[in-house]
Amino acid sequence: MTTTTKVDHLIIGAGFAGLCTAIKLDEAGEGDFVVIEKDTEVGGTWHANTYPGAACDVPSHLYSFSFALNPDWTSHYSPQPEIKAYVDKVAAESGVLDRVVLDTAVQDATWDEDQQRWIVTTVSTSGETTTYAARTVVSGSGGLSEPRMPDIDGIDGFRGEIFHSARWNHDVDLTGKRVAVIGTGASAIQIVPELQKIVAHLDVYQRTPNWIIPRNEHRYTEGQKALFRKVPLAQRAYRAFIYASLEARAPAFTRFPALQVATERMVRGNIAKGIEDDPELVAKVTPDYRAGCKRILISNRWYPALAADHVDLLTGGIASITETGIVDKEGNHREVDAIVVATGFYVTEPPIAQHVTGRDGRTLADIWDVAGMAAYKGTTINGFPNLFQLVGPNTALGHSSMIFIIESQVRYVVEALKAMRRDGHATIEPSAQAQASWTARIRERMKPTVWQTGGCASWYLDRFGHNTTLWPGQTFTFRQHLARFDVDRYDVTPTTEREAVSA
Ligand code: N01
Repeated sequence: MTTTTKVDHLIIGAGFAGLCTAIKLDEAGEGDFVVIEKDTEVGGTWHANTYPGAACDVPSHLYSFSFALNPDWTSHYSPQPEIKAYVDKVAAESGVLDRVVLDTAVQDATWDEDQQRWIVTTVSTSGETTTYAARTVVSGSGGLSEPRMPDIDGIDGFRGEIFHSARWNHDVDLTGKRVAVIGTGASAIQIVPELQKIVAHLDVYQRTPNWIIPRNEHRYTEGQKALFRKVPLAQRAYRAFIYASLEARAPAFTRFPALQVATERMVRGNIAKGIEDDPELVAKVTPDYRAGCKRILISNRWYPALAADHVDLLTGGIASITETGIVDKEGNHREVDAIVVATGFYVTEPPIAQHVTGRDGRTLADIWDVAGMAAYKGTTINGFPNLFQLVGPNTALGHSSMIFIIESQVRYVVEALKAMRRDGHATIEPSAQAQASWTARIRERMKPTVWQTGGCASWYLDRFGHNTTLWPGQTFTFRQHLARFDVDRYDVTPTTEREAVSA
């Protein structure tokens, strides 16, 4: 017989978003929750992405929780192991780990109208199935969690080693090997300079060049760390300074894309510094679209790595993959021992959407397939009562820290739960009209942005050409929008006496 465990809240994912939710719910007295994490450890993207060179391109003093500042960051941009250690420490000290279920994936979450609960089925890696009945579900499943393998003819027949950047195979030693990297995005530009140091030969397959600015890397001195430790206000001020300087860049993305000319000039300088006497390579790496249209990347090592004698940047496109190598569109076959696939993630069609079924029996994917991803304030969805989607539609950033957005959303969730308890709402769900007018507003606001006008194809845009990924404004306006729970924009149902007793 299957037993069902009743919980108030079920949180999907134990990355930054899921852990933040767990910690803040606990603080708010909403401690009856379970966190379901498919991986073996907490950390989300910072547990999964262990490729060589993995690091954050947002300064660490901002890319961290406001309620758990870390005076000991070693560098301006921390490497993955340090961020993972930070998440582990925050999780361990928070007291929520007793409610985290690891190695377990959410298989299905279906709204049950009679019970007014989400019935969530999970399955562990050992095959054990568990069912929960939860009043609310908070999904922190991550926008960049499901690797997207490219649909290249023959890819499954390659006989050498092949793996995605987010599933790095550390059992494979690439030293002295002939390696190909497919993709030149944020992950690839960190991987290539590391591989270039150890491989015999590297083929880098570029479909579109990126604008890559210099990385203002520096390590914090012991004195600076001691200051941050002893004078927390100094660290707060430093964090605020980083926040403000990143925020100052937002208008060049959202309102005045012509301002990106300054970035383009900086990148041309970065290219000239990294690649000497090779005009053909310079031409290949110089984008022909406006900077910012795709995510602006940061590296001091990408251009020099490409300029190395044993590295080839191939831009002719991939026709197919054979058992032993890659064939380009001109028919040239280049043999390799291993292929690293750095082709990104499912962003505008998140796989979790296929597993969440709402009030009328349709999944989120069914609904989003028709007109693209949409949610009220990027967080709640008509037809899906008591569901909160963190890092939902139009919440991602091209210029600042996602942790700021996550904390804004989690505050909204907490406010919503408080309102539900206080005012006796069993369910809350944004009205269709509230969601439609929010989405229309976002679309309008998106029109002048560099993401729509910059002349590139990017994963920010869905198949309808809408940018359903990014927040088209300053981050503080996002926070203002979510500062209070606006119940007047919601359809609510009251808690009946029977429900209150059975809870
Ligand atoms: O993925 P991407 P990523 N054949 O989608 C190419 C975050 N992140 O893993 O540009 C050949 O950016 C594709 O080409 P094109 C960050 O938000 C953060 O690198 O589409 N090539 C592109 O070059 C980032 O934006 C950090 O023409 C194919 C590349 O693959 C996000 O993760 C570090 C192809 C994919 O680039 C994703 O980054 C790393 C095909 N069939 C990542 N399909 C930080 O530092 C795709 N490509 C915080």
